[in-house]
Amino acid sequence: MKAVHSPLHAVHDGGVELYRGALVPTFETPERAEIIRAALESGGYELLEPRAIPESRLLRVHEAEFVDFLRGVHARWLAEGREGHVIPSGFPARGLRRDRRPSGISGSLGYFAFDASSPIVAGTWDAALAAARCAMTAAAIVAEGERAAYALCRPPGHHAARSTYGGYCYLNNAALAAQYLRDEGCARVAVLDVDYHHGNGTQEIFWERDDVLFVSLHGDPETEYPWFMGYADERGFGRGEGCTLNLPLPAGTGWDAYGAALDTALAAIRRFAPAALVVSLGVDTFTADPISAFKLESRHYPLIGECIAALGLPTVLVQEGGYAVAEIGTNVVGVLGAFAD
Ligand code: FKS
Ligand code: ZN
Repeated sequence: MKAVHSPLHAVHDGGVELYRGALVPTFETPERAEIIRAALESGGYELLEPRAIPESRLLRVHEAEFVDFLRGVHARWLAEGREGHVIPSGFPARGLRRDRRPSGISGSLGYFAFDASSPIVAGTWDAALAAARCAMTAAAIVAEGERAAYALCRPPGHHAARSTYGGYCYLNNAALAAQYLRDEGCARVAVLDVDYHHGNGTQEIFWERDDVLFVSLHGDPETEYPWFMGYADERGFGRGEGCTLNLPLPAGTGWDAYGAALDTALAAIRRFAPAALVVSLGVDTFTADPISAFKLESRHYPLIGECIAALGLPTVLVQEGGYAVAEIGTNVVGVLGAFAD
């Protein structure tokens, strides 16, 4: 099985996030990708660099003004003589105007971001673009006839929406892969999001569409990030009504309840009868994950892979979260094993 990886991920590093009242180094580190890459190498996966897919493909999913902002914001921050970390500090919450984008940099940051956990450093744009290209390259490989391909994306993507970033995510890699498959001729595409956190960005992007099904298993947003989306009553809108399925699960969920919810998710995907599948593959459902509360063990990841592979669909697997760094490689490759040649 082909795995797409870019060394450019490493230039997105050194940021801090606001976590429980303190500025701490981000949980989302370059080390995560290096450990996954080492596990792929020892597992015999064929590692490829992403293709130079034109940036115009980003505009199939994201607003141009948002992409321009992400590309330029760090240089602008420096040009304006600012120091420290590029982190927003105010957001257009209820009662405030969100119909206009302030021209100043602080207002722009609050307009485009939805949290304070996603720092922008000098290399963020290059890494995010490389990650998007990894996902779209994996989609291209599958569109060309491979049964499956894996994109080792870093930074991750599923919290990034059409024109908002947050949750360590800047460009929505999984949505870009799904759109790429659509544009290459797949009539319907399903996105299965098994990251611990709800993929609010992917949900928003496809919310009103009936050609892309979004199904997510995640920690209940009553207590878990991103808190303001991911409830079971969110089912899509307009033509897209019924094309979003959220399966929130309580803290402490172990394999039995997780496997039952996964069966529900897979049944919905079978009913949708897509031509291809994109998996937002987070392994922060692992019991030792430092920021999550499910109780899956390493032996459960091959079972997840087998259940998904049994759909028999051309499949693009896109890396999302997972912060128990010691086991992240084993758990990711555990899922991928079911798709290996
Ligand atoms: C909780 C603070 C929340 C942000 C968590 C972001 C999770 C990111 C992720 C992704 F896949 F995108 F990487 N901090 N007290 O794992 O969903
Ligand atoms: Zn996550």
